[in-house]
Amino acid sequence: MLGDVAPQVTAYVGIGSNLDHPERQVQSAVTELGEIRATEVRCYSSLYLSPPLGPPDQPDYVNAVAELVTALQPHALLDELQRLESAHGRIRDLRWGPRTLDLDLLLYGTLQLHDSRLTVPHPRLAERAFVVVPLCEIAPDLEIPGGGPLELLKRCFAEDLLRRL
Ligand code: A4P
Ligand code: MG
Repeated sequence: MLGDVAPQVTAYVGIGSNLDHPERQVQSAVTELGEIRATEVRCYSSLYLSPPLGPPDQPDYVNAVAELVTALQPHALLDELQRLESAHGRIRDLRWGPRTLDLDLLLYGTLQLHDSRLTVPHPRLAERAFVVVPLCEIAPDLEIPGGGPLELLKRCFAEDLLRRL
């Protein structure tokens, strides 16, 4: 398949898990992200523990962010992320409910896109300490396309919302 390959772009993926050994799920997801065709993991953040956003009767989450360099087009990359979620036994039932693995495409270069399958930057990125704090750890100088400097966003969150593992 060549039609879904583009020039190389830096993309950021949010990783989350709160079921079935979440730390292990996140670590193995990082390895598997690096095995996606035409894609490398350039670096990834520390792992962070955070209380669930959404239904409260679920375990705390382990979150991290990975920086990728990819030649895949955004929808092809989303296909690969969803394939990995399924391989981790992800069952989609309750919105914001517990999950073995959630992979969100946070940013794809400077692209701004909204269609029926994909919104980039991720629409809830700026509201979430468990995304902004790890992203800022690995890319402090980032500008959110259509938004402001990431560093400014980070200042909106109390430090104690997350525990670095
Ligand atoms: N979709 C659109 N844009 C994107 C994108 N940029 N990246 C579509 C990934 N997917 C995107 O996602 C639903 C649909 O969103 C997909 O089919 C895709 O086409 P999903 O992963 O099936 O469902 P979801 O994750 O339950 O819904 P949603 O609204 O994406 O939830 P979020 O925003 O991912 O939040 N609390 C803590 N502490 N830590 C967490 O990681 N995560 C969630 C899930 C809730 N609470 C959490 C955490
Ligand atoms: Mg998701």
